[in-house]
Amino acid sequence: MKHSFPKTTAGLILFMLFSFVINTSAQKISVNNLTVEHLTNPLSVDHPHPRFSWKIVSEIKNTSQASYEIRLGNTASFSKKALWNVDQKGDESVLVAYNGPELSSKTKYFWQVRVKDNHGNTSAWSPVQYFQTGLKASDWTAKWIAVEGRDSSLASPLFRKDFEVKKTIRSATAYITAKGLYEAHINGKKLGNHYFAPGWTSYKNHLQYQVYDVTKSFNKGENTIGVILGNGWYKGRIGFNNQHDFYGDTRALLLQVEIEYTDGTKEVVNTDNSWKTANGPILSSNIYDGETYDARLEISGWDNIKFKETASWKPVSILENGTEKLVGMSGPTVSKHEEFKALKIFKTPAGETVVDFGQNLVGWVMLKAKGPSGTKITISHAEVLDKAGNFYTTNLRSAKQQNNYILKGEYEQVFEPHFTFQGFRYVKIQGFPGELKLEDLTAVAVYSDMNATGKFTTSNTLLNQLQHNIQWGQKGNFVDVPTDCPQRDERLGWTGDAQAFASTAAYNMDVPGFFTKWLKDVSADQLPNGSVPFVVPNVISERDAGSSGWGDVATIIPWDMYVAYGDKGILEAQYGSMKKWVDYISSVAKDNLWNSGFHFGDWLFYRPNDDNDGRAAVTDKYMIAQTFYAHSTQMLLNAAKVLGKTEDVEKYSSLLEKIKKAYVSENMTENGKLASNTQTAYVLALQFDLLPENMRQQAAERLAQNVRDYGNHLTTGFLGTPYLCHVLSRFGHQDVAYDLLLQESYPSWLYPVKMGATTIWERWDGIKQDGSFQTADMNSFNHYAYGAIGDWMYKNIAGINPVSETPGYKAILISPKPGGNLTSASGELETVYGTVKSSWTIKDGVFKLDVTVPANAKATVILPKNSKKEEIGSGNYHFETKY
Ligand code: RAM
Repeated sequence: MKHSFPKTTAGLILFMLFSFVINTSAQKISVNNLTVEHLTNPLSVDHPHPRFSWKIVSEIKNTSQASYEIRLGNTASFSKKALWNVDQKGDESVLVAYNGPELSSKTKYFWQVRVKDNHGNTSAWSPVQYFQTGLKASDWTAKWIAVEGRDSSLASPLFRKDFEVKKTIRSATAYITAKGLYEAHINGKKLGNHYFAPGWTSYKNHLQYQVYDVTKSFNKGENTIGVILGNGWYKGRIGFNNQHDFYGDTRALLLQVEIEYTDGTKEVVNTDNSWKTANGPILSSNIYDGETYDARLEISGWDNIKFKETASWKPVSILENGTEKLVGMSGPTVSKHEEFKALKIFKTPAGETVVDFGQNLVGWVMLKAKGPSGTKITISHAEVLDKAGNFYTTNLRSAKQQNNYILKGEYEQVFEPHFTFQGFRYVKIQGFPGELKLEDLTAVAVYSDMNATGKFTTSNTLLNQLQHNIQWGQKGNFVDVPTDCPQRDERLGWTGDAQAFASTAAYNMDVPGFFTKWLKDVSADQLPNGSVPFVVPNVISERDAGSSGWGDVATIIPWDMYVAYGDKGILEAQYGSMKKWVDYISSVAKDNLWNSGFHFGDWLFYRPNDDNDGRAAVTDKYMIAQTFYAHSTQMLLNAAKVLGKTEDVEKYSSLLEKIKKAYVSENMTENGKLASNTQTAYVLALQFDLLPENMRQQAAERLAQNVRDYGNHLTTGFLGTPYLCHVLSRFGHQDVAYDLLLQESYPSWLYPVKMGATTIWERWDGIKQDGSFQTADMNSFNHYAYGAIGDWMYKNIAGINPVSETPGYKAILISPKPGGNLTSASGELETVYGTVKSSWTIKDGVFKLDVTVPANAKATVILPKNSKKEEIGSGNYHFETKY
C-alpha cells in the first residue's frame, strides 16, 4: 500500500489513526529467530538447497501460519529484483528448503520472511538475515603450508604474512582450515571467539574449514595475518594407547582470503611459499596433557604490522594437496561460556595449595600472574578430593591435565591455554610467586555453542540438583563431538553413551547442528560391511566395532533428532547408514538371532563388591543384542515410512516380526519369565515391544517386583537405565518410577547428588558409601550416560512430550504425571516453533496446570487421574482438577 501525505488537519488525524490501525495489526504477529540449516547467519553453507526456519510470535490464541513469503537476494535492501520469491500457502515454518536458481559458491545471500496467520493478520517483513555459501573444491587456490623438514617439535609453530591493501575494501572473507588446530590473527587480533578450529571430524574423510567475515579486519595499507598451529586430535595424543600422529605427522595450514574492492576488482591472499614460520611461546600442547607456555619466548608484535622478521623466521614448505575433502563447517563452534570465580584456596592435608571452583566443569583456568622471569607456575586439574581431602588425579589415568606457565617478569599477564581443555572442579597450584589470591583465578567453561532450550525445576531440591548435574554433564561432554568423558586419557565419541543421552540432550540444548555434524562421521567411519565403530571419529581400531547398544547410534540419534526438531533432512542424510547398520546385523545373525560377536552389554550395571550371594544384575549380552536388533530395525522402518520408501517398509516390517519371534523363542518361558531375570532384561524387552502383547503386563509386574525386591533400587547399566522409568510409567507403575527417581541411597540417581556431585558420574558408586573411590581405571565424575533420566523427567514430571507423527513439537502432548512427594514442577522447552511451557502445583487437593503453546503449534493436554483429552492451539491456558 502506498501512502501520500494528507493535506488537511482532519486528513492528518485520519491518516494517523489509519496508520495506527495498520501498525497495530502488523504488530499482532511477527517473525523472529530466523535460521538456515539450524544456524543463525551461517557463513559456510554447502547444501545446494539450504533450509530456512523461523518462529512466529503472536499474542492471539490459536494462531497458525496460513501462508508465508520468503525473498532472497544478493543485497540486504532487495533493491534489485529478488533472486527467489515465494508466496506459499501452508503452515510450514521449519526447515523450508530453498528451491530457487542454483546458488553460486562463496556468495552472500540475504533473505527475509513475512507470514499471514489464520486470523488474517500479516506480519512485517522479518529483519534481513543472510547466509554465505562455501568454497567449491575448485575454488581453493591456497596451498597447504607447514614447517620445513620434519614436524617433530612439540611446540606450536607460528606462521605469518604481511601484505598491502591498496584500495578500499567492499568485502573480505577468510576461509581457513588446518591439519591440527589453528588460531588465526589479523593485525594483532584473534579471529572469531571460538576454539579448537577446525573441529574434530573423521579427517581422512572430510576436514572442515571455517569462514570469517574479515571486511573490517584489514586496514588500507599494511596488514598482517598470523596463525598458530596446535597438535589437537590430528597429530596430538589421542586414544588410550598413547597414540600420536593418528591422522598424520605434519601439521599444516590452509588459508585463503578473498577480497573485493569497491571498484569491483578482486584479490586473493593465500597460504603459499611467501609465508614465514618461527617457533612461539607454546612449547607443547595436547588435548589430554595440557599446555606449556613460556612467556619469555613471546615474539612481541609477530601477528601485527610493522614487525621486522628476524633470521629465526624460516621459509615454509608446501605440502602436496592431500586427498582430504574440505567441507564447510556444519555444526556450532566451541567457545567460552560460564565463568566461575574461585571459591576457596586451601592447603590439603598433604600440604598442597588447592583451589575449589564449586562446579565440575570443562574448559580451563585463566590465571593472572606476575613474578620474576623464569618462574614456572603449574596448574594441575582434578575433579574430586579424596577421602582425606587430598587432590586426587589417579582417575585421570595417563592424562596429565596440566598447564605450565613460565613468566617473563615484566608485567602482570593473564594466561590461558590455546589447544587443550581440562575437566575439573579443583586445581592445584605450584610455583605461584607470592600469595595466591582468589581473584587471580577464573575458571571458564568451554563447549559447543548450543543455546539452552530446556528448563526444569521441581519442589524437590535434590532433583533440581540432578537436573543441574545432567546439564553440566552435557556442557562438559559436548565439546565439538559428544564424548564419554572430558578429563582422562579418553574423551572419545563413544557411540553407546551418545545414543543413550541424545534425547535428553535435545531437551536441554539446541543440538540438531551438533549432531548433524557428528552423524556425518558416524556414516563416514562406518565400516564397509556396515558395522559401526565403538567411537566416532574412530581413533581406535577397525576391529573395535559392532557392539549392540553402541552401533545402534546409527539409527537412534537420527530418529531422535527427527522427532525433536522435525528434521527430515537428517533422516535423508543418514538413511543409508541406518540401513547399512541393520543389514550388517542381519549379515551376522543366524536364523534372525544376533548371537555372536563382542558386546559391551549393560555396561556398569549394579554389582555389589562382595557378590557371594549372586546379586549382580547380569543381563545376557546376546539377549540385549537381540532387543537392539529389533529397535534399530524399528527406527529404520520409521525412517523408511517418513521418507516414503515403501519397498523398505515392507522388507523391514517382515524382518522385524522375525526378529521378535526369534527373541521370544530364545529368551522367554511360556509363562513370560525372561532368561535373565533382571531389570534391564524386562526394560529392553518392553521398551522395544519384543514380547507378544498379552505377555507384556506380566513382564512389567516382574520388573516392578524386581525393583521392590532391591528395596526400590535400580540395578541397570548404560543400556537399561535410559528406559527404566519410561517402561514403569507406560505399564502403570508410575509410583515405582518415582520411588526409583527419588531414592537417595546407592544405587540411585540421587546418591551421587547426596555425595556432593555437580555432574553425572560414570558409575553409580564413583565415590563409595565409605568415601573411598571405585577403581581408578575407569571412574569419571563427568559422564553423561546416566543423565539419560532427564528425558523421563521432562516427559513425565513436566509433561512435555513430542509427538513423533507430527515431529518438532508441531503437535505437543502435555501430560504431566505428578508423583513422589512433589508439590510442584515446571518445564520449559524452546522448540523450533517457540516456547512450550508446562508448570503445575498441587495444593489442598487441587492440581493446577499452566500451559503455553507457541504459535503455529498445537497441543493435546491430558490432566493426571483423568483420561479426558483437551485439544488446544497456541496461547496460554490454565487448567485445574481435583487431585
Ligand atoms: C568406557 C567409556 C564409555 C563406554 C565404554 C564401553 O571406556 O568411558 O563410557 O561407552 O567404555
